[in-house]
This record gives sequence, structure tokens and C-alpha cells, in this order.
Amino acid sequence: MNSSVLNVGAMLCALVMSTSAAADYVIGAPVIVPADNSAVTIEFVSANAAYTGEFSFLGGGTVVQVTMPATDTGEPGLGQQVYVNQGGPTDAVLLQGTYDQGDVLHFAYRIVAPLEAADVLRTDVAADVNQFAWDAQNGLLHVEDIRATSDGGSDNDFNDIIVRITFTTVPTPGTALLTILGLLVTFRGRRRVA
Ligand SMILES: [Ca+2]
Ligand SMILES: [Ca+2]
Repeated sequence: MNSSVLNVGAMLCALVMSTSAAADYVIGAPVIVPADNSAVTIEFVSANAAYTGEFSFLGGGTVVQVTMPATDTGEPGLGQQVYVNQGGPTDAVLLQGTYDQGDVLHFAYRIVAPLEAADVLRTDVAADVNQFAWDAQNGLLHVEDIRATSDGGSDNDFNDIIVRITFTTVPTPGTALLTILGLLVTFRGRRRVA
């Protein structure tokens, strides 16, 4: 097999991989916390939109409702301000609070410019949920900033802002104590053997 055939094979493979990666998100799927005592960080991945929008964290709760609201740090009622899509890459942001397995995290996207496009999209509002698409496998949340209308309307590219959501398990005081006790037992056991 010559190298050009190998190169074509590699290109096809890359194409298939990128195609399947792009199709991994599910429109309207909730962002569900995978484990107890999870801290959550968000990173800006990319934005490709004519409109300017602000992405924020509303808090945790059930699929349909925020029951553990984040404190407003930007626009009143929209929780923890995280990113502006036209702002480009910035540092990862630690979200307020810790969450347990099965909690649903809620987000908002507020279009601020141009003024005629101004809109607020929220994952806890039934009419808005299909503006968000969650790729649980890769931890990527995609936002579509234009609502679909009967004559089309939206371009449905779901890349107007893309953020990566990462869950990290935080040891509770109880588990930390158990770990210390376990180490002490191990240490005593070793001394006795010696
Ligand atoms: Ca776009
Ligand atoms: Ca779009």
C-alpha cells in the first residue's frame, strides 16, 4: 500500500471521527450531574455567531426547575455570569456550589447585541430548551441563539457558543476522615509486622 492511499485513509478516518463528534450532542437534553459531591467548572471552547450573547449559570435543580439558584453576579435573575461569546477564550470558571448525582444544571444565554435580536434563552423554560444541545460524552454544551420559526428562521448550527463542562468529585469531611483512619490502620498494621 503506498503512502497516498494511507493518507487518504487517514483523512477519511479523521473526517468520520469529526462527523461523529459533531453529531454527539442531543438537542434539549438536560445536563445531569454524574456523581455525588461534584464541583463543576466551565471552559470556553468556541463561538461562531453574528450576535453577542452572555452565558450564565442559573443553578441546580430538576429537569424543569431551578431549586438551588446561583447568586447573581451579572444580570439580575440570570445567576452566575460565566462568558460572553464574543469575548473569546478566557480562564475556566468554577461554578457556585456542589451538586449530587442526578441533579440537573441549568444555564441561560442572553443575546445582548444587536438590540433587535435581544432574547433570553433558559434551559429551565420549556419553550427554550431546544436552543441548547448537550454532548454528555465529551462534556460539551452547544447553544443555538436563533429560535426556529415556521418559515425556518434558525440556522441550527448550535455553535453560537460552545462550552466544556467538567465535573470533579470533592471529598466530603466524612470521606476525608475515613481516608485518614484507613491510613492510620494501615500504618499500625505495618508496624506490628515489623
Ligand atoms: Ca453560528
Ligand atoms: Ca446559530
